[in-house]
Amino acid sequence: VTSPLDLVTLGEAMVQLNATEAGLLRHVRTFEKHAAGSELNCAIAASRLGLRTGWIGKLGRDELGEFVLATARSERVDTSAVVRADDVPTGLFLIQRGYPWPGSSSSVYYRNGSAGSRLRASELSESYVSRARIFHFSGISLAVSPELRRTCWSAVEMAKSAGIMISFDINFRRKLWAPEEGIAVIKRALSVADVVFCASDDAATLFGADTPEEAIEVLASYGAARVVVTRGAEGACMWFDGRLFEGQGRRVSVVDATGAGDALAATVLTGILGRWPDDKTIELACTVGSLVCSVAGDFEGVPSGEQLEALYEDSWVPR
Ligand code: KDG
Repeated sequence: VTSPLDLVTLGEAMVQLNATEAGLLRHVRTFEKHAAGSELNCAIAASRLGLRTGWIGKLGRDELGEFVLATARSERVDTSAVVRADDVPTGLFLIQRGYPWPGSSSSVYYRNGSAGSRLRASELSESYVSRARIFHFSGISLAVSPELRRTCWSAVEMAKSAGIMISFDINFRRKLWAPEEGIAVIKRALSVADVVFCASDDAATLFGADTPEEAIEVLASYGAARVVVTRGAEGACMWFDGRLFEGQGRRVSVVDATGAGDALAATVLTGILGRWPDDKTIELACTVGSLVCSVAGDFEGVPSGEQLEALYEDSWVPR
């Protein structure tokens, strides 16, 4: 008998080498090693917040693959559906920080032909996907390779036929595809999603939406019941049931904002399953997003459910 999961995510996980000093990468001498990748980040964040989560992806049978797998397991993410590749390596990316401005981060990918991009639809297990209450994926998985894109559609089919809620984060990455290339594919994903996440910048790039209200209107027109538009340091808003709920980011000194959106999405999904009030959900999602920005790595700043509740109640005990 297999135990149920609350959230299953699918995507490419990689090793992240995060610059320990600010500036152009050519001058950076030292890097910190982290595990990352949008959908793994989301599964880890939700796990910390108290959901039972699983991540589906393909890793190389190499040292970096062992590291990513061990990280997922140490964060209590179920990895029983993870596939290994013998012939291709685990992907890698570098993060340049604090350049050109304080708080700026940019990613440099070394992932062409990586194991994560090679996950095939035939390697998916329908019974695994249908163990979840929510299936989550992002535009990154749609952009990485035709193979991974087909695998996403296949997982969506499985989730649909099991009656599972589908969550989609547009996560538009210009370094992976152009807006003209992405838009039709992204629209297809929007039309099958129940919950949609989109950064306001991406809404402007892809749909010409200049305000969060415009973004919500266009995104909701594809059929999602719930739409979340994130606005960086300004927080995020969530549309549900004809109402708009706004959350404020917390003031933090930004070390690396990479991963904040994934943690925000994980918190919203945790709130949905936990039946939190919607205003609380979006507020806490913004809090968790802010906390991720305050430390290096994509999920290391995510608190436990208990710690988050203490922040919400203003009862955090420092000593
Ligand atoms: O959301 C964070 C991701 O951007 C990061 O973990 C790397 O998955 C990644 C990507 O493709 O950018």
